[in-house]
Parts: sequence; structure tokens; C-alpha cells
Amino acid sequence: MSRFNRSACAGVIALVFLAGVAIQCTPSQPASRRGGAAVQSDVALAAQKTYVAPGDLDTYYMFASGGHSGQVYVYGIPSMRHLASIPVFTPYPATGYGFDDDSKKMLGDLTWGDVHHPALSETKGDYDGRWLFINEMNGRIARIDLRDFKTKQILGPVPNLHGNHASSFVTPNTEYAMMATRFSRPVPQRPVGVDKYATEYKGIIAGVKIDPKSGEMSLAWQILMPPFDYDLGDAGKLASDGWMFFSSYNSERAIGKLEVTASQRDQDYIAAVDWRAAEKAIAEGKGDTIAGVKVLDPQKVPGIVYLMPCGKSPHGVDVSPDGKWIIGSGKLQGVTTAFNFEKMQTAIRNKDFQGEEDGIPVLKYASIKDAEVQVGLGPLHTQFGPDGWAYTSLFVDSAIAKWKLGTWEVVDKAPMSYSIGHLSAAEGDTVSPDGNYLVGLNKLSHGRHLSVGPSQPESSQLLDITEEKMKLLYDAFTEPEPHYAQIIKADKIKTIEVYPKEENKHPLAIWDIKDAGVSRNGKKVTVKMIVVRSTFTPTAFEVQAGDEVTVAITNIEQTTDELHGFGLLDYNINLVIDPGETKTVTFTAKKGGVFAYYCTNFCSALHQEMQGYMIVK
Ligand code: K7E
Ligand code: CUA
Repeated sequence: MSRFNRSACAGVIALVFLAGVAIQCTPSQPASRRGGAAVQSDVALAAQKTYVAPGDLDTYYMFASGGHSGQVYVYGIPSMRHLASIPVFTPYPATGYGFDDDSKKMLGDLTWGDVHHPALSETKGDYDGRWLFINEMNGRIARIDLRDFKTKQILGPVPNLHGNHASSFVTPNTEYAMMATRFSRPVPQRPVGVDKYATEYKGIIAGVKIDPKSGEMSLAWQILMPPFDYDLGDAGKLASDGWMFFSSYNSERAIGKLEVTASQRDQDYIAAVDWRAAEKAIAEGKGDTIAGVKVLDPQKVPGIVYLMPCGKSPHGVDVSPDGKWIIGSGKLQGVTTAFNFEKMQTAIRNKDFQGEEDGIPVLKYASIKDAEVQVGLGPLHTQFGPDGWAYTSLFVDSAIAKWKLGTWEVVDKAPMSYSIGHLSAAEGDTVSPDGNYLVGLNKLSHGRHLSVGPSQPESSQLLDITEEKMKLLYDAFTEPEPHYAQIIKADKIKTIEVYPKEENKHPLAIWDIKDAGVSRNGKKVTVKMIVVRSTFTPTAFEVQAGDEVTVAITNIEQTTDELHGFGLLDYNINLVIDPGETKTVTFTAKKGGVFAYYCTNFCSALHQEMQGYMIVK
């Protein structure tokens, strides 16, 4: 509460300050351009609402996909300040990620990844602030621990599934994160010409089981699907708990220029997966083992998946907070469809089918739809607020439409600059969305920021959605490419300040300077090192050319933010060790001579003195 009061006071100061600026600006900014007094007061109000005073903190975290940077970016809302970059699928020298033995091993041979959809862990359909999952196109999924904002596990590349786009959506109690194929290919993988695409290529939907205590992910099962391009997904909740929905395009099973060949039919599909039935089938021993994975074929195991016809080339598919409706549409349509989960169940019971695809029943569109909502052109994704409010991004119209579940009435539209893709609402994928804030994640932002050359800085726009009309508050730079983001209440995340000494179980950890030093076993050399303000112990060590050297560094600090780096020149090594942490790096001392190591992370007034030498004889 006091935080809010302080913010409000600071906001008033900002307002006064801004009014001053506005007056000074008047001569160079004609009133016609600024729209006069009304606009100025709107601007001042928007500034007040996004102003987080020095010393004050944001009320939400936003976790945004970093696209093919392979990272996740963390923002504060409402300030839209960039708080942190979390490296996931790519090395990042700033945190030493991808340089020490453990993270290097986790990355494997792939040093890039294209991340799309972050998914916060949930308990009873609400974000619980424990983990963040994120998918990647090379068939992988990662878990970030929200205690320390670090990547702890990368699962994959998983077999059979290629181009993991429709991922990493979690179920309401984080039983599963999901994966699905964007680029169908032969299953099992083998060289088959594209002329056999329609029959020999297959899609895969996969369930990744998550350990409720540790968050450890393991591949549980896969479902063999027709060769469509699976695009996005969302888990059923409350009324539809136990189901998972995936949009797909290219029901034509076409190849070549998909923009033409995959747009022949008027409708594509949303695949509805009964994941509990899949789980049960696996438990009963059904499924064939392909490339070491249990794969369920819907021809042999009926009842685990159904297809819902949907406008052609759908993108997003989103389940309403109460789980009663599934929202999806063709991405070039002017309407979005609200499918009724109850009607879908009735249609399944009554075998109200209009056909089948590779043995999977296709439900009748007319039997399962409740409404076609007139949202506007190019509906992509829908997010939710409290009281049945829904917000749909419109790529073609470059706007957001606000509408109501149940009455299907569109009540407001907010223009976006420009060409919005995903959008993200505060706690927007939960059973109890907050409202308050909505962020439009724009795809093509031109002229919203100072020019930096041919690549225009991306812009995400923060909207106030507390009132009937949506109000634009702020244009923030977001690192490309923010495909999707999730916004969680800040007080749900409990971070640690240091790694407690008692919890450090690393076999090479040492806490006493007298234990530091070099030991040799044949050609293997282990250097146990301690870092603490502002010295490396040892400050020098010798090895023989050709030795396999492991440097194990323990940061014995127990003070928050006392990180130390270990940059070893000419050897392409830079670790960052947090307080209480032990990290190792193993390399062959190929180059002879003298090589300095130094602390790369500012730690004290004597940070510059924190250095040492490796001598390779
Ligand atoms: Cu860019 Cu979800 Cu991969 Cu939509 S995705 S806009
Ligand atoms: Cu240790 Cu800088």
C-alpha cells in the first residue's frame, strides 16, 4: 500500500515537471500537432501512470521472448524498464553463460535458438512464480528458475518433432509443458522426397512431464499427427481442464510456395487433445516406440484427439479464464470464432463429425461455435481481463479490439504502431486475470524511436485497461523479437540474494584459502580457486602445455550482488560466479606462455587489482 502512495506522490511531481516541459515545448511543437490542452493532459496522465520514482519498484514483471537472440528479456511494468536479460539458448558473456562446464554442456552443439512462447508455471491455473518455461525452434524447451532467474535445464532436441513452434504452454497445475511440430517431416526421420509430403511426412504433438517438486522436465509421450503446420496452443482450464488446443495451418498438406498452396481451403483446424486420455493410454502400454519415444497413433488409439474446423491459417488459439470458450480465427479474417467447450464435448459424444483426417474425427463447425465476433481484420491472439473482457490483436488493422465474452460485443479499439503480433495482459493467461495493463507487442515499428540504421528499433506499447476505453501510456523499446510475453505480479516472485553456503554441494567447492591450489593426476590438472574481494587465490598457477585443466572457482562471498568474474585472456573463457556459487571450466592448455586472468565483474574499489597469471610451460 505504502508503495502505491509513494508512487502516486511521485507521479504528481512528474506531472508538474511534465507540464513545465510542455509549456517550454509549445513554440517548437505547434498546438495542432499536439492536439491542444486535452492531449497535453492525457500525456501528463500517461506519464504519471508509468512513472516509477527513483527508489520505487514496478508492480509487475514481464517476461518477453527474445526470438532468435535465444534469450528472455525481463521488463518492469508500468515503467517498461528493461531489468535483465536471461540467456537460455545462446552464450552470454555478461553472465558467463555458455562458458562454464555446466552451461556449455546444457547448450551442447547448438549455440543459438529461436524462442517464442514463455510460459510461467501455474498452480490451480494461477501463475505461482516458480519457473518460466520457454520453447525453441530446434526442438527444445528450457526451464528458468525464478529464484535466481537462471536457466537450469534444456530438454531436447527431442526426436520426431521438428520446428518446435507451438510450445511451451503449460497445463493449470504445471503437469505438462507442450511441444508441437511446425515443419512436418518423416517420422521416424529419414530422407523422403517432398513429393511424398502428404502421406509420408507427419506432425508430432508432445507432452513434456514436469516434476512438481524440482521442475525437472522429461519427455512423456508424443501423438502422431497429420502433416499440418502446428502453430500455437493453450491449455484448457477449469471447465476444459485436461484438454490442450493447438492451431494449425496447411491442412492442404501442400509444399512449395505455402502462401499460395496452403491457402486453398477456407478452413484449417484447431487440434483438441485430451491429454489425460493420452496419459492413460501410455500408462496402459499403448503406443509404438519410435526413436526411443512412446508415440500414440490416433488411428490405433481413438479418443485422444479431435479437429475443430477454424478460419484458414489461424495463428493464436486462446482459452477464456473460465475455460468455457476457445478463441481462434483465420489470420486474414475480419472475425474471430468463440468455440464452446461444452458443445464440443456434446459433438464428441454424439459423433457429430463432418469427416476425418488420418483417422482423427473432424467436428462440425456449426455444432461447436458459439459466435463469430466482429473484431476487425487480421485477428491473431486474444488475451483476457477480469469480468469477461477479451482483447484481440489485429495485425492487418494494426489495432487491439476489446470485446466481451458471452455478449460478443466489441466495445473499443486502440490503434497500435504498427502491426501488432502477440499481446500480453497482466496475469492474462490465468483463471483470474488482473486487467490493469496490456502490452501490444508490435512486429513492425517504424519511427517510434531514434533511427539506428536499416533495422528499426522494435516498439511495444503499454496500455491502461482499467477503464472502458483503452489508453495508450507508453512506447517502450523491446529487444527483438518479442513474439510473446507473460506478465506476473511482482510479489509472486521470491528471489534469493545469495546462494547459501550450506546449500552448495559442489564437489570442488572450497571455503578456506588454505584449501586453494593445484593438484595433478597424470595430464589432468585441477585448480581449486577462491574468489573474494578483491583477490583470486591462487594469484598464479602453472600447468604443462597439453594438460587438461579444470579451474573450479568458488565465490565465498555471502553478500548480495558481490559477483566476481574470471576472464582468461586468449583462451576464450569468461565465467561469472555469484556469491556462494562454484563454477568450473575445463580446457586444454594448448597455447604456451603467460596468460592473465582478471575479474570481469565490478566488485569493489580494488576490482581493478583483482588479477592473476596462468603460466603454460
Ligand atoms: Cu511471432 Cu507466437 Cu512465434 Cu505470433 S509468434 S505474432
Ligand atoms: Cu571481483 Cu571485480
